Amino acid sequence: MKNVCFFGLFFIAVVASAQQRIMMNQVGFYPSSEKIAVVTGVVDTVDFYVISVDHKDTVFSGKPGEQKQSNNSSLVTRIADFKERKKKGSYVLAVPGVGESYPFKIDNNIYHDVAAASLKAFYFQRMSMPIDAQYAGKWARAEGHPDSTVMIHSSAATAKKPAGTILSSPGGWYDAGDYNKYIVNSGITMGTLLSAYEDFAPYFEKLTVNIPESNDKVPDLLNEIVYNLRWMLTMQDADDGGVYHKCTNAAFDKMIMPDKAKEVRYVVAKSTAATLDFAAVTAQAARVLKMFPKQYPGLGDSCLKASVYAWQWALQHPAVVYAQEELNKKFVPKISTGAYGDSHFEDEWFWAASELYTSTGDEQYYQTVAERLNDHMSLPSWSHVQLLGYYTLIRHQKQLLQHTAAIDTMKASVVAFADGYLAHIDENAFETVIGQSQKDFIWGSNAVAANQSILLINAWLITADKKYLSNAYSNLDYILGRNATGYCFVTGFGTKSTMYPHHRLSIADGIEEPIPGLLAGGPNPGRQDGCVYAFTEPETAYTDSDCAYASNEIAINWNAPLVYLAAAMEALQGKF
Ligand code: G3I
Ligand code: 9MR
Repeated sequence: MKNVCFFGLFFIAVVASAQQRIMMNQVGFYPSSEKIAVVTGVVDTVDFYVISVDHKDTVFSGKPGEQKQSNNSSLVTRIADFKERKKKGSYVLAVPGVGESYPFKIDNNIYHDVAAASLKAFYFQRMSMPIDAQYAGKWARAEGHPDSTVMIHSSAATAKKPAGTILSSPGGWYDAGDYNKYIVNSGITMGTLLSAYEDFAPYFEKLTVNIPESNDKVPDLLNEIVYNLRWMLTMQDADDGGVYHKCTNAAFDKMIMPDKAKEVRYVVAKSTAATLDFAAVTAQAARVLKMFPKQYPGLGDSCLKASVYAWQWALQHPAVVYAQEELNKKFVPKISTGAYGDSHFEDEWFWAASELYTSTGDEQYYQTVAERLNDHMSLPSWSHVQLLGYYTLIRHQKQLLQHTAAIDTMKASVVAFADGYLAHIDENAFETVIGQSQKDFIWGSNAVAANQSILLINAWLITADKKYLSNAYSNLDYILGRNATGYCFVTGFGTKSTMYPHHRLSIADGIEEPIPGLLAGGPNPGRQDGCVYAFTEPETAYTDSDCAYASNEIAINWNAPLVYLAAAMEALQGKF
């Protein structure tokens, strides 16, 4: 279909004045993939059009689906499905009487830049080293937080290391918009990134993102992982194997650049969750790094030793909760930074045991796996890590010959759990996997979306049924704009994109654009930050303001599943 260019001119006029009502992925689509835009509000029009971005050609027309009432807000929607447009190019989607979408592309490798930027974002989060212009461009900055003189907090004091003892705990990534580092949250982050490597190694072997180590013949994903791993290793007390919960200020820093932040740093109380998460990460890292003996001589072995030592501490201290309020009643100074307090350890036991069993083949760890197999399955988050253990055991089933039948059962459980996420997509007004339940919209809801996709990708790895991939893809669409807010939640991508995340590095640097590749937390009707939100319903409760840390912070445990998801889609393009 050609030559309907008057439509284009008409729509431009409309879009300039009206609020954007067409919610869709603002980056683009693969030629063969699903292609859906969601038109919000009442639509009387009979047809929608896909038009070349120069408005010269109308290349596709279709009819929007039936109107749906959203279960997560007062929005009504109609779906514009243009999957059949497969030809590469740059387009807009137009709906007469409604307006025109932001531009998007259809092309191969369409998420390469998202995958690369979301990984590179970890480099920008590095502490204890300057971030140089040759890697960081205009976001270059001075070193922050050397963490070479960190104090033992009174909650972590022992006879050998009394309060005030000085340790060195340099390196690692800033957790989020704040400048602290937390073992529990590093746990799931590292587990997710290491799993991305294990599941898609050939893809990551080719992905370079211009970091200082890019020429060292190690994939940049692993270079980045090792930067944080070396910090994690400093958090284990060599006297007993226990792991400090976090390395932190007593209170959050102001919105300042990191080289200006000079508060005293502490390592705070050891905890069972931190120690088991550490055991899991170091066991997984051990088997991955052993594949690079020349580049990392001895590091894999050291990791495994550290893992076993941590496991042994946990056996002796099976239920040490990090309860910040309680600790603050007993110890000084009071600590008010992120708590990551988790009081249920069944899943941490399962995950650590799974990683240790996979890396050592030692049956004592499998016993813990077997004892915890029937525990409740839930989507990975910093406080729910059991599924990471399932993923690992399933991934390595061929080497774990003693337990083939049990792992077959685990596979069936993971697939059944994934199927639960496919059951009500049609009832969701955005037809994405996320949003079938209002409970999806919590602090860090965009990571809920990404972790749902990772579950579905694992179901695909098990079954090779491509329905899991196309549905996993729907949540990447969601993150990139097919959502009730109309935002593309990855900084530096899309037209209407997160600009003011609660991220000290991006806010305090005086540069208009935020550091690219960061995933904002996403809609969270809890709005625990108390800021002003123009929209407050579950799927719309997002505000692009740095005040709004409950919906607009960034965090390493949210970026990691984005790396996994974008990379998996790139690695598997053409298969769905
Ligand atoms: O577990 C309940 C769930 O049962 C309930 O349905 C749901 C309803 O809102 O709440 C759930 O608890 C929430 C919990 O996260 C688990 O998702 C809490 O309300 C919520 O307050 C809590 O938020 C955490 C937040 O810290 C406050 O502690 C976020 O998960 C966590 O990502 C965030 O992490 C912060 C660090 O503390 C500091 N650094 C930045 C980082 C990111 O914001
Ligand atoms: O900046 C902090 C952010 O990283 C945390 O996620 C959030 C919740 O713990 O707290 C932020 O810090 C705020 C503090 O809790 C209250 N005073 C305002 C701080 C933000 O500037």
